Amino acid sequence: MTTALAPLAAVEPFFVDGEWISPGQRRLIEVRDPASGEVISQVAQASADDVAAAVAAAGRAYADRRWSGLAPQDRGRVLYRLADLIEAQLEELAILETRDNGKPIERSRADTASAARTFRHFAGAPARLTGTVVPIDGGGHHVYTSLEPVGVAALILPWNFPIMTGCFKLAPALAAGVPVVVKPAEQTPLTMLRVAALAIEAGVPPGVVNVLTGDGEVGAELVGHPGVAKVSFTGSTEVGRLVMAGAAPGTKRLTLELGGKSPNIVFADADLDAAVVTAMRASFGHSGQMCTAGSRLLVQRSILDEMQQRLVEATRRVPVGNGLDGGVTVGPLVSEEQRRQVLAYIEAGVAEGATVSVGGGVPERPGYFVEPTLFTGVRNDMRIAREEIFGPVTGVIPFEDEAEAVAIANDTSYGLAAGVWTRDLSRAHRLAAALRVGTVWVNTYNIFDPALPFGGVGDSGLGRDLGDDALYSYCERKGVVVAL
Ligand code: TXE
Repeated sequence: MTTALAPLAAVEPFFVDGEWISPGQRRLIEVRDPASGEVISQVAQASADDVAAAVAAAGRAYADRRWSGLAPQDRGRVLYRLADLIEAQLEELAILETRDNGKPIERSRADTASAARTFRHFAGAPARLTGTVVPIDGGGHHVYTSLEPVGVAALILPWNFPIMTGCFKLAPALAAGVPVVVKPAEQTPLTMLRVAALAIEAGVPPGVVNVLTGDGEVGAELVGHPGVAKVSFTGSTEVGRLVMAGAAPGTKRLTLELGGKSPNIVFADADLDAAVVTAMRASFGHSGQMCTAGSRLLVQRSILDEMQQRLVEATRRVPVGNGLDGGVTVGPLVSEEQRRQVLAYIEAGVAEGATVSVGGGVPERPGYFVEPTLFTGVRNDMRIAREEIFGPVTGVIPFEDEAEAVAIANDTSYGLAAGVWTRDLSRAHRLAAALRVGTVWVNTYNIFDPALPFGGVGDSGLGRDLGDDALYSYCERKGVVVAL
């Protein structure tokens, strides 16, 4: 059905208006394998002229409706084909993702499968972008609404889930008929370049999907470009605020998926076996480099000793290694810089009086590893409980009762997600209502689906990826009033 993925070039070109652009004289950025530190490729730092060219190409595609003007079923057919192409390349894409990012290969396979499923979910969406008839005055006017593509969208991506977050944004944008300029993170640009090639192969017209490589300067240039109508950004809260400010002069539409400090709350009546196994995944999966990491582990005081003992044993058993080896939970962090930051947080936790019960150091091996680290004796006012660490570090915070659990959980500037472990159905629903977050998982954690909107409140962001909320965020609703 498709040719194999192109082998990795010494310098990867970027993609504008259906053309692969060689870096030429542009500054190069090294792309490293975090498991070894080895340089596996390089990409160009796109210039302001490149940003202008990509936005202009997407703008022409928007104006001549070469994509949005297709019949909904034809747009859907292309998105189904893109889902199939990604699935046909799943193993190669997953290996590339792990080499680029370091994450365990099973995680990369799951992320890539999720990317494909997201296109399949949104392939049915074009036909659902319907309007309404609005009765206003008993028949003097015919009034209706319609949904139109928002204009050119800039999709700015993080390094922790490169292909998955990329497709979480690209699929609803394409379903809504919106041309895009994608800017992957400078650490992990490789898989979205492959997705752009597959989009063309699937039948997305040239100019509709453009991918620029480079660092935050390219992102900032895109946010400020007058030809961009909407920005969808996933990354740090700090940069999210800069994006908001940069988008303000152009009154641009915004979706921001930012950081988190999610509570995972275990009550005494919970299935503790399941709670412990899942707490390991929630805390240490992808080395804790997840915006939804359950890095505040709230445990009811009546089971504190037992839970801490179980958590210590389980943390000691968390498998650490090269993501490509399989069976690994904690691979390397994405970069030396990220490891430096995580180790600084571990020092801060100790300085503030928390106890390192497991880990806290660096395993003896090449690559950017940090040991799975369990803190006990954590108070919610410590920095390790307030700031996003983005590493394999979690802290146990005790609570007395339901009211205190909610108070501690909500005592944060973030509000992305929360876990609740209890066998009491009423309590589960009371907590689900009381927690100020975008997603609550009850007796599970980190379940995502293309149909389920995902995003946060407070410092965790604005708007939603996935679901119909994401679809409509790439549309403008127009009202039409006809005097009869
Ligand atoms: O993110 P940045 P970084 C958190 C996590 C991590 C911290 C820093 O705590 O340790 O952020 O990571 C682009 N205008 N998360 O520095 O800088 C940048 O090139 C426009 C949580 O990597 O926010 C990249 O493509 N764009 C998060 C993207 O923004 C700019 C996932 C994200 O980079 C820009 C990632 C600017 N001024 C990090 N500056 C999550 N929600 O999961 C940078 N960029």
